[in-house]
Amino acid sequence: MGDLDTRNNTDTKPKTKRPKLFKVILENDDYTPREFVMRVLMKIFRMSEEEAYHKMMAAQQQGSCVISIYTKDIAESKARDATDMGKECGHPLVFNIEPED
Ligand code: TYC
Repeated sequence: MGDLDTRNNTDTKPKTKRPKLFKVILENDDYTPREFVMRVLMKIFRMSEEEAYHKMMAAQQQGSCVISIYTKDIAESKARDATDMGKECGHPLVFNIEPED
């Protein structure tokens, strides 16, 4: 009495699936000032100045750099807000998203 019979529970499936994740990617360009890229990373992605500097330099040297990984809605909205922040100031700065493997 009181004991749960788990002998036939081997085929139970989890009820919730893990959400698909997306990378936000910072693309290098020849025109956006370095300091501006850092400002966007600090404001939208809540990075410290040091972290923002390293990510900005990685994008500059490698052509692009993964900034962070989020669920789809959050990745889309952060990439849009960050790209818009550049546009509003006349910079061609672009953030894209890609599915995480
Ligand atoms: N390459 C830009 C410059 O030399 C700076 C920059 C770095 C722009 C990273 C975008 O993702 C970027 N002014």
